[in-house]
Amino acid sequence: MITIDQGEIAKLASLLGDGARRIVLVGHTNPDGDAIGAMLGWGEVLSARGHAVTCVVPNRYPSFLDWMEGIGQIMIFKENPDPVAEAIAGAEAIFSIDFNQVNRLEALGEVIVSNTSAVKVLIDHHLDPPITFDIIFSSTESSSTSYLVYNIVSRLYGLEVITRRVAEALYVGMMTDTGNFSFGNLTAGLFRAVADMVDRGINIPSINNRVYNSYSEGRMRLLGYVLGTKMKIIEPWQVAYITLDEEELRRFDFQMGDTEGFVNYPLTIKGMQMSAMFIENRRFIRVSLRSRGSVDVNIFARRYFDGGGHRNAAGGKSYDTMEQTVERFHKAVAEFFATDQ
Ligand SMILES: [Mn+2]
Repeated sequence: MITIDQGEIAKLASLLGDGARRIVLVGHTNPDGDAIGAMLGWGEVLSARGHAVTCVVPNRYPSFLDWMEGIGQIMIFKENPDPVAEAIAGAEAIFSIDFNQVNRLEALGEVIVSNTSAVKVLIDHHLDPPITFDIIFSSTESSSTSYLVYNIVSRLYGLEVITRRVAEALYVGMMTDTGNFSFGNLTAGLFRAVADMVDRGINIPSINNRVYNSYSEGRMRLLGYVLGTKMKIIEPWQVAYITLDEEELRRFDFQMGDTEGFVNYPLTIKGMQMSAMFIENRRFIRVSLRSRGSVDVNIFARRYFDGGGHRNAAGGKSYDTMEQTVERFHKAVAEFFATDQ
């Protein structure tokens, strides 16, 4: 089990204790398996207890999650802003799921900040939570927000409320945020939680198949192009990077989520310490960073790319051109590895 503040559990219990509440669960921009899994799992537990739950995300989730039960009920702000704003305005409690900075919500953030009446609750596992929440569950020792939700639910109501559907949602989060249980804080407690999910009736091979074997042909060819042609290595530091501009994405019929995980491939080269991916969109270049062992890309992202995350997985942004961004990256790598490593 992970450490959870009993005082926060008590506050949550009293928030949810007396009668049905109107609750909104919010996930971050480019919602991943953990954000969606934690929202659907926690949302299902709350609904079963009579609360009126609405799940909202800033933009669409990747299609490899389409099969998840209840996912069709998630409201997408970018596609349907008015009902989302309405739900937020009417909420008595708003939960931030799998992120702790409002800037992770882009335009949806303004809608939430302007609503001041709701109780704000944080459930997240990223570093440095701000104190602008009324109730805080923030655990960097938790490998996923979904695993944190499992811990909260078992403290609050016991494992009996975890139905197969809840277990399946939480398992998807635990699985995807750890690269199918291959990195992150892989504790005995996490695997005990997985065992509990199996007890609740989940089918692991079937979930694996639905999540990992669902790529389009375009995504596979884009991956081939990226690894064959676009991957560069900065030799002295064993740092790999990949750039993709909008024209290249169009050429491979890019669908939202297609580049998910690409940044991890260079790290499978023996000795590679860090991997970066730069993807251009209309407004900026999205920077994804991954590393091995003690190389801390959370620090790197904060220092050079206005971002952050975890020690071995972080992200940021650049408003420069791709050429300038790559040049800046080279300088940053040389400085970072010369001083910190
Ligand atoms: Mn997460």
